[in-house]
Amino acid sequence: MSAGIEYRYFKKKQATVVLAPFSGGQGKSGVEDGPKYLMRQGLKEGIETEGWEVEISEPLEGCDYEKRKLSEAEVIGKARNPTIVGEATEKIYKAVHEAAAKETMVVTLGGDHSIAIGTVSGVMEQYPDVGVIWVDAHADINTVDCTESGNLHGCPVSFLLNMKRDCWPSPFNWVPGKLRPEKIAYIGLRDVDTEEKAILRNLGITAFSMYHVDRYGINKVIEMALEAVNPGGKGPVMVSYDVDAIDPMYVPATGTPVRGGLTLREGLFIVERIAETGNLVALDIVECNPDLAAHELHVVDTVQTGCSIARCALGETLL
Ligand SMILES: [Mn+2]
Repeated sequence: MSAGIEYRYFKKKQATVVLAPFSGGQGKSGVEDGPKYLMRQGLKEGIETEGWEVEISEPLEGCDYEKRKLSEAEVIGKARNPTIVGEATEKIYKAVHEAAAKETMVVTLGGDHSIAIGTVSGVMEQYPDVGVIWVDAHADINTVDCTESGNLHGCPVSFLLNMKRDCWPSPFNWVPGKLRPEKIAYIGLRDVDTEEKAILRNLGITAFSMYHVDRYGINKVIEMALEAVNPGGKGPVMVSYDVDAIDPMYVPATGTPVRGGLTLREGLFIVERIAETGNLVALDIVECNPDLAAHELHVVDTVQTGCSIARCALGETLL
């Protein structure tokens, strides 16, 4: 039963679930099945239970990016598969923009985290001053010229911030790159590359690692993160949630698991608390990869956690 959180940006409780079954931002197969598993586990019904009218959007329908990833295996500079990442994220960008412009809460299901190039850009067309809370074990802020792996799911934030634009492969020419460093804050970091640490420091980006979660507690960390990107609680907020922020004990089926993460309760509290502010306008849930489970229970744990994140963000409360 819903306690009746008031979402101030939505007169009517209407939501769009954007399916983004895309794996081209990294090498492993399976993450493109994330949306299917989340939907099958009842994600839509869970949101409806919280009183939302739900529409589905499938901007990548008919695009077999998984097949193209395996057959083209393109590399430009250091970036792997830039053409399909650029194309797919542009389609996602348009779908998210359209859904946000209709004044619906946008919930995008990945797919790997490269899709956030599209989601954040799309949300920003409707809410230019949106504050972004990036929940993740990784900073995803490698530039196309400093990425070690070449996997673009480790780079979305650098695109959003318009970093090293002159090095971008042309399929990214559509990216507005209008996010400012003071409008993004991280929670959950614990595996950050050396170059990324320098970028975070140089740009003065607000970043709360697991050290800060231990030091201050998750409640204080969320308050500080929200105050940084949305001072006074006056504006809209979006959450880009990589499920690998939560400890692999709870979320084992993900591409780049890192030990020492958020507990399940800390992970859900983040979205419960942000929902409670009434400022949420969009949510991404990314990096659920059912193929990487050692057994069926791992799939269930991971996918159920993804569904719980969606429900908590859209108003489910414990009492
Ligand atoms: Mn990520």
